[in-house]
Amino acid sequence: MGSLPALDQPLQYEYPTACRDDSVVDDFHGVQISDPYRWLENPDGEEVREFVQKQVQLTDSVLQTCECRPKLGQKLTSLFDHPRYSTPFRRANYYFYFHNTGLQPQSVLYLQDSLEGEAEVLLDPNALSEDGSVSLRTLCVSKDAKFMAYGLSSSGSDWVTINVMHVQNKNVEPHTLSWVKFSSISWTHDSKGFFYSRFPAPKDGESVDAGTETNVNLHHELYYHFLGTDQSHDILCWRDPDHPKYLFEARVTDDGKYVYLNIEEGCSPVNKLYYFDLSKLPSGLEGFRNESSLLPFVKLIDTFEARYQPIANDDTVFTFLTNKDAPKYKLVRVDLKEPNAWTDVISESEKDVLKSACAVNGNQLIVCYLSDVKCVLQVRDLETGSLQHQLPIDIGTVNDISARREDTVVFIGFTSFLTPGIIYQCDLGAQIPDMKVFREIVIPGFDRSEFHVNQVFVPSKDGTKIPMFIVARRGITLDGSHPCLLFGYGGFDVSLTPYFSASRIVLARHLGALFCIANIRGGGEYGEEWHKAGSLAKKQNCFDDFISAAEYLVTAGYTQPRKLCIEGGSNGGLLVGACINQRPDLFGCALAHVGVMDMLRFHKFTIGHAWTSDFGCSDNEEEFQWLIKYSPLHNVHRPWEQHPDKSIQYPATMLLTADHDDRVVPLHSLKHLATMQYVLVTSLDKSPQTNPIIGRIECKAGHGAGLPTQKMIDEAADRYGFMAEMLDAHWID
Ligand code: X99
Repeated sequence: MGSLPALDQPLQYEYPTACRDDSVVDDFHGVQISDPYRWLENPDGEEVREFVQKQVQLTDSVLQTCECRPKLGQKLTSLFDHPRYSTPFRRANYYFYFHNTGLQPQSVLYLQDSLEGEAEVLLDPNALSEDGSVSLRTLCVSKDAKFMAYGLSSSGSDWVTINVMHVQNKNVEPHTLSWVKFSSISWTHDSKGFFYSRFPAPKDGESVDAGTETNVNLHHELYYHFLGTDQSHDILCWRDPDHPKYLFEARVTDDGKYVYLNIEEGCSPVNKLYYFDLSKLPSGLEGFRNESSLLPFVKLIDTFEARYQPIANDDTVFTFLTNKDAPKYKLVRVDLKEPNAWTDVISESEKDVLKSACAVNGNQLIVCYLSDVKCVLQVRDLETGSLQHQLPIDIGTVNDISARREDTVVFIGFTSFLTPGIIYQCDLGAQIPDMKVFREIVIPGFDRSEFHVNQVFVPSKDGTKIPMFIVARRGITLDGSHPCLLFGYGGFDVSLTPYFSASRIVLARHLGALFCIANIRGGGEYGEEWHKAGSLAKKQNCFDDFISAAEYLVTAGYTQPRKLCIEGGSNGGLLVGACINQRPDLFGCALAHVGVMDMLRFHKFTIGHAWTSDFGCSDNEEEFQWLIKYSPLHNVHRPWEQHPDKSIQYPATMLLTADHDDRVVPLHSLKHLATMQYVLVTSLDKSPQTNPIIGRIECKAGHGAGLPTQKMIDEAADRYGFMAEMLDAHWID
């Protein structure tokens, strides 16, 4: 009694017992599926609070034993403590930009008269809460720069409250707009008001702690708000009661003449596109106030066949970025007067994906291609699409182009694995536009020459070549000894391009770890075909690709399974959950953030229904058959019962979630945590599962956006401290 466990004996963890309700059984197309932790779906339940509390205690006790965690915390704090800037943007005669001195919870919005002029604080989100939990989500400055409408979010929730500020004197209007979500803000050029979208207020309205509720989001509506009036005076511009899942976004064109309405039903890259000619209302939307109808939008695109993203217009002639008959995207043009005559401006490339196009300097375009997951930047002629200049950039990601049609000088934000951030200033009025460094983020103590980045192409199960980036300290030997972190996403047309991560640099520098990104199918790295090849009936390809990437890292001598950690968030949390079910033997550690774990019920909560475009839906029998095969929650099993090697267990696993995550509600992680702990450990007298299975549940945080700096550092120290301990990685000074 009282003696320490022998060193070769694994620690025993005190898992909380969670009540199982075996009476909850659903019938899916004749298949009975039990859901014993349904009670964990109630965010307000007292028993849920207790469950969370006990899990937090367990996690804290495990984290206490993680040797590298305090050092990671210190090192991360010093690496985050450097000034950062966003690309500036111009409105009327002002420049706006965000700046963080280093450890400020939220970045501050500044205003200046000229690029050389003195900057003043326009809006400091840090002053809006004691703890940095209020963040700025979205903003739109009116054309004359007199007003700024901005959306604030609390505790990382997707809910936004819109405020309006007078830029000149920084006075804030007393009227705020509530229940705004998934909305753009777009001023009409008369500066009398703006368009925004919202959901109907929940029944229990003000009493809910916004962001903790799980109710499904339906019946989105488009409104126009008049400056200086109460939200109740806003006019309803569009809704569609026959299509409760539709999401609406309105934007005023650069010339102020039109407002267009973008309609989406899910997350796939397709939309409907309607427009309304604002010049038909000479006194502005005011002239429409007494009409009881919706805005009479004209339907230009009325099928969900392809994506049409407006890039520019000259009166009735519109240019769009589209994937119509072009899975790698192209630029097309149509005259609204002749809506059936479309012409190509930039035709589809054979190999590269046309990711974005931005009209600048009157008659030019800056286009960005993705070429084997690296950005290529070009200046083209807007009229003809012909190439004028290549803009030289390093291997990496253009993360922001701040430019409008009227701007001759544009700002281009760049990042990559070893470049924290460079903002280029490019004068398109020059003979040959050059990329002048406007600002560069410098991190004291970070020396890029210590590291090396490599891109490999790994054959997946079916032979498809999967790109993967490998970042490591220079000159490592391929003896399989290195801790390795493999990151992926694999869905929703989202591309993982090179970006700087201070925390992963710390892992490479002080744990001798490799950091890898696998560009698996389901993403947008090679256009819509790549996305489709990893969604719906083909979702398993994502997991096969990720597993192949992991196997490559072992076979090529970078690492070994017990030194390999996989990490992903959201759809990537699902990826991690599915991969540890399918190949528990291949990984030593798994970090699954805010994952979609219950594939049979995700569509019932908040915006989950929008994801059926990638996942399908269990209401449909065929789709249920896809989902049940990989749903993390429904495929937890005891590997030692099936594997010839009876000592095979699940990797050490940390499931991360947060109480105000209303994108992927926490119940996914909570139910999965209870299930993993039950199946693998607590249901057995003695279990071979000695690797811990824990949950990290953050408070006053959401899906990720708006997370204050300190919470970011604490979370990184916790998860990578856990990883280091589990992989038996040690600190190198
Ligand atoms: C979303 O769910 C995006 C939700 N969303 C909209 C917005 O549908 O944020 C929308 C319409 C108009 C304006 C703003 C929004 N997404 C984005 C998916 C992945 C994504 C997501 O968060 F497509 F990139 N998921 C969580 C998918 C599974 C897990």
